[in-house]
Amino acid sequence: MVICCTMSYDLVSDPLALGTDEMESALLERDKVGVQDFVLLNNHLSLDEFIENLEKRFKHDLIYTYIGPVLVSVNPYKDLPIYSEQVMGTYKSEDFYELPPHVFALSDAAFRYMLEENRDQCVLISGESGAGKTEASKKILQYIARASRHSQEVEDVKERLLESNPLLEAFGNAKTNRNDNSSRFGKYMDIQFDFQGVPVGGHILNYLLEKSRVVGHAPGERNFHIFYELLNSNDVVLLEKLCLSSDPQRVCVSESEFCIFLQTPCNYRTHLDGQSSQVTVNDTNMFKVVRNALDVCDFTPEKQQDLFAIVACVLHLGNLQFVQERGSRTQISDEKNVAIISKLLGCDENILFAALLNRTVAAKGDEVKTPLSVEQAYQARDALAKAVYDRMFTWLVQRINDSLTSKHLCEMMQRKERRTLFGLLDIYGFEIFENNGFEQFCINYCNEKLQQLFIELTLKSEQDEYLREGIEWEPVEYFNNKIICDLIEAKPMGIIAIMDEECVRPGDPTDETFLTKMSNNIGGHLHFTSHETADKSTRKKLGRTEFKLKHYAGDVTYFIKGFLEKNNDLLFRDLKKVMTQTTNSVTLDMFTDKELENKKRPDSAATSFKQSLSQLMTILMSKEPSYVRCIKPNDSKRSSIFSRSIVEHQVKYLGLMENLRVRRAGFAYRRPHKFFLQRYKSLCPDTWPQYSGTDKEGVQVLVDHLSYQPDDYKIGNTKIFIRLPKVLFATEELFAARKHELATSIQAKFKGH
Ligand code: AD9
Ligand code: MG
Repeated sequence: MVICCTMSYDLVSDPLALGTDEMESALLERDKVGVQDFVLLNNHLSLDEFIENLEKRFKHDLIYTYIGPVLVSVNPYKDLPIYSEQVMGTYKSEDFYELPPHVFALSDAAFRYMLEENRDQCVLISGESGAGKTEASKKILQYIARASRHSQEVEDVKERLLESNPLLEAFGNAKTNRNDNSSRFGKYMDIQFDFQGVPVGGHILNYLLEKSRVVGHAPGERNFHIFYELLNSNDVVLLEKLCLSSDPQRVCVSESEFCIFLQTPCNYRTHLDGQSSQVTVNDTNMFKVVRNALDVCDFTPEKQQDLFAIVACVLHLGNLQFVQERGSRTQISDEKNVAIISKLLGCDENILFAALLNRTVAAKGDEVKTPLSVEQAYQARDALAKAVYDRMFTWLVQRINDSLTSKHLCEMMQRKERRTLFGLLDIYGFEIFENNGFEQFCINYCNEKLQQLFIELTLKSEQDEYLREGIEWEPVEYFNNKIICDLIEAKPMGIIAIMDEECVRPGDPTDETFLTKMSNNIGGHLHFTSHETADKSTRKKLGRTEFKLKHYAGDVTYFIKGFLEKNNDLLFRDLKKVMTQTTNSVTLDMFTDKELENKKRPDSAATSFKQSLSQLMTILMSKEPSYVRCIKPNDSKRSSIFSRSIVEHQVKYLGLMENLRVRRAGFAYRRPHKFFLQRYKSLCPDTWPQYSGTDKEGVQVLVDHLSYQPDDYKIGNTKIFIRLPKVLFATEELFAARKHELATSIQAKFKGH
């Protein structure tokens, strides 16, 4: 959907478009429940009035509001009866503004636009953690699956697309202190359509999984859902195969037996039940959902077994303990675990044993084996657990992608037929925790990039176009977060570049030396503060091992510990080599000899992430974007609370007021002169059947004839801009009548002959 082509207009909510009695009742209604498009509120709308409108609507369970074509969504934290098949049917092929704002209306408009204009679409969903992005993306996918055309083969593709969601959520989502079902990875999904609008396939790109969760998480949080689901699966045979239950009578294994949960046990998460109260999610049932999704997505029983073997392997790895008697080398205290892990991976127990305790270093052409200290052995173990889980996740996405490649799609690709794409982006939202580390840094950086894209495509490009077209325009001020993106990614003195440099510096680089280096090089930046660079009052609040970034969405204090290690993302070669020699299809696929042979140092974690984000931005820029801006009404996940201060903060940083100002002052519809004249020339005797002057002059003659008011439109260098869609509707109606008249007269002519 595009700003410029919104053809319909919300007559119902614009009281000025109605008769006197109707106008009065519409105004009363509007006082009660607010307006459904902010553009309809008064010209100099204040922030307070903006929030009030959202609050009125929220209190009436009206969670969606437009700013022109942008959809603002407030998380209701309760089930609303607005997502049924019937409601979907109501929105199908309706004009965008004809019905109350809805995520289905946005989906429908984008989908139809894709079909009609043959343009790739993408829906960008943003908002902080827990604001409702993932839920919105699921609703959009459901809508598209329903709205698109049917055939048996397509049904398979649709089902797989839908089932990929619970599958990836099980492995990539976890309970955090902000959201019980928090996405710990970024996801971009393309649904591919043929020219008839039949979905022929799909493709998922995954971004930086928060793999450190595998070996630790904050109090009150959980590890990835799948661990609990597997342990509570009640599947005796499977659990025994995975050595997760030695006692066949005991079907459910306790999480307390596994060290990865021990630091901070919290073994439940909640969700909303049908009555909208928070209930504990039943992990046993969720495991059945995962199993079903794996079946639907074509995972053979062997592949499923290999997948769960990796999950179990991570659990057993977490139980490996290292000891060191005085004067002797590091030992593994419970060797039985190594036997279990090597069985699950399908590798030689002795080789794994040696790789867990030693490191081979090349020195002067020779290879020297160095024993690891206890601390190093724990680090190596954790690195292995993280790497194995992370690569398993990518493997899972790849296999899902295989299953989303239909026969029809392959044939189309062979014939080089064009496909149109409908993309959906659902990433982890902006996060501020008590303790923010490398992961929050990456997640928040990703959100900065997305905000930058929003600014580029809505605020900046809109205003740039007016400038290019020579249209008088009162510029709208907005905060451009490019300055923060540059602070993070610039070369050679952005945070990532400094971190990379410190990671490879000979000597003894530490997190602290990295912090000092940042203070020395970017200490003067407006958006960066460290203890060393802070003024007196801030210094008291900022520890010596912390730095603060002023993000577009708020200030975040990061704790420096772990940055270098996580950025280095080092897995000892010995362990990598063992993984290439496994028979488990997951590890065998994901650890290759090629990687071992590659002598070049791999890119750091932050640099790889930066590159993948840059590719993502290119993908998104090539498509027609639609936006869903999600807002969290409170921090306690409650359905009845609308906290003005919390909402206000989000409205401010999401730039919604600026968005509205640009929108209000702007023009809803724009078309190149040539196309406008071509379509409507029959409405004016001076332009029909042909206008002899330039297109631009012809457009002027035409709109003069149609009595457009000077405020209603502007003629730019190459395009005409129309402020309100209702002006265009009136023209469309005239055009329809004229078409009818012309057709009738042609028919009459034929009859006459
Ligand atoms: V995160 O960045 O992945 O941590 P999200 O994705 O923004 O976050 P999510 O969609 O997971 O948040 O929503 C959080 C919870 O809010 C859900 O689990 C639901 O319980 C609740 N929610 C969100 N949107 C809706 C909705 N439209 N209707 C009902 C909702 N409940
Ligand atoms: Mg999410």
